[in-house]
Amino acid sequence: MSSQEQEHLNGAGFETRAIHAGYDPDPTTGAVNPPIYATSTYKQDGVGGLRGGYEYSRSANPTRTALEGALAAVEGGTHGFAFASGLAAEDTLIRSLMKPGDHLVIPDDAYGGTFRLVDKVVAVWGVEHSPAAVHDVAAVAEAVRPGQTRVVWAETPTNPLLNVADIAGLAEIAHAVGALLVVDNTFASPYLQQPLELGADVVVHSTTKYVGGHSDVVGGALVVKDAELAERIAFHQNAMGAVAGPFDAFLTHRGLKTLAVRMERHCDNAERIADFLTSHPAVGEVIYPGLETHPGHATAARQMRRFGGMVSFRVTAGREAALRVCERARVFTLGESLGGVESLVEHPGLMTHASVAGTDLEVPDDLVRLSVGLESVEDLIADLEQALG
Ligand code: P1T
Repeated sequence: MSSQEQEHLNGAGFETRAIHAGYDPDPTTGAVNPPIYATSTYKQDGVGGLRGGYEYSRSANPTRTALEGALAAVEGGTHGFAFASGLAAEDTLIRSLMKPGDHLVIPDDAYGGTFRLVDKVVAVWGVEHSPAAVHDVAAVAEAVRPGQTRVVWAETPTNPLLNVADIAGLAEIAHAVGALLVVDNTFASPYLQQPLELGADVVVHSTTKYVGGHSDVVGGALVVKDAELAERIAFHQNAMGAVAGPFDAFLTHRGLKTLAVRMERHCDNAERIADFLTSHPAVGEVIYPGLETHPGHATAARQMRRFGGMVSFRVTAGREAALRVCERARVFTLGESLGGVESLVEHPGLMTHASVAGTDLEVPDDLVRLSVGLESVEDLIADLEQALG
């Protein structure tokens, strides 16, 4: 598992890293997959005599180590950290980087749970925040406070409005005032977008989504490329303790291995569905970064390999009609979350983003969000046709 043993992966392609990074076949059994190390503690050979550095599974567990190595490799980072959920990763990151009195810029259409964490938990702790349209570099330049802003937080594409932020542009603004750029890469996945290469300092994931990919595990991740940052996060990961358990780490790692092929099909299907919706009379605006009409299309084309599996749209007849589409769908399952093999439909205003109702982050009530899965695209289109009819 040491980096020396994995020298053959230097310069390897994305798929090769996703499948092989973090773990070499077990030297005693030849097992090609990391065992689920269901252990909380490790026998020491004399006091402090650790075998392979493991002493207690909050600090490190070999199944988690394998996943963390793979996560670092697919994001082009040097250190990965796996957490119990995306929000656990975010909370640990914020407390690693900030202290009371510091200031954070947050997207004005951030995932509702991220905004709730910042607005209801972190704010009480004394960190100030400003929502800003992070897809507009000039708006972020106005929102930062030199000397006080420690973090510029971006999601791109955003959840659920699919706004696209210019990662390299934001990195410049953040670094000019001594802040770090954090990018939540959940919607793009590491296959479609590599924020560290574009200048971001930290990548955040809800690995619950595309990385895990099968809607069978909740998890989160942080990836960095700087040793000092890694040390601070490692300290807080252990001190706060919101780690991924070994079974969750195993499932997430298993999902990661097929990320590239899954993402290609998610993108194929989403492109077809965006085209179908664009010509449907009951649909108003169709929001998909792959459409040339999307205001972030050029930026997305520059920094993403393809445009992802999420499509949002507004139903012309309003909120009740939008709710009816969600409830009539049959192949699309009505439910929160995204990024799994099965297609999901939801009403962000009443579901995933209910926690931002009444704030600047409120989303339109005629908005429907699709997580386009891997079913036959003809079946998905027929399902939307009947749901909209
Ligand atoms: O659910 P959790 O693993 O804690 O991750 C939180 C999170 C963070 N960032 C983004 C961009 C997210 O979309 C999420 C979780 N989102 C949903 C559950 C959802 O349905 O949008």
